[in-house]
Amino acid sequence: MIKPDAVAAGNIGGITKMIEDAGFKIVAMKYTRLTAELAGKFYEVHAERPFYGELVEYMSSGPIVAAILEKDNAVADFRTLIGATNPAEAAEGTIRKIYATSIAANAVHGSDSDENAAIEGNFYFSQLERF
Ligand code: 3AN
Repeated sequence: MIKPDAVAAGNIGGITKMIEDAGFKIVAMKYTRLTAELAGKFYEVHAERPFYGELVEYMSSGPIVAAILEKDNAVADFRTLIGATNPAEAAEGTIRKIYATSIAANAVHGSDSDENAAIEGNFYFSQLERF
């Protein structure tokens, strides 16, 4: 997912190019906006964390781009490509180092397991929307 800060800053193209250059195949992609209710559902696993309210508010503050990506070892390789959650700790050359402005407005989201990738893909896309 390309988050509201990166969409608002005009970085959809730059981020998508980095993703494709790293060998990921885009099999579904959508420009959309989450309501607070849907953002709360998407981030349900974080419901007990102190930043949950801020996260839900932020993720519903503007349009996002959701995508399903395919690659061998996709989850781990994507997390390497995006860098640490806190951009101040993200490695040089990572998406968050280049595009993120804070730990909350950190440009992109990546699934943390194959299981969550399937759940999150189903959250945004029907079978008919995948190629
Ligand atoms: P990641 O997105 O790197 O997997 P998680 O799963 O720990 O990181 O956190 C989910 C999202 O919650 C992050 N992408 C970030 O936007 C937000 N977040 C994490 N930690 C904080 C924090 N301390 N303050 C505000 N937002 C946070």
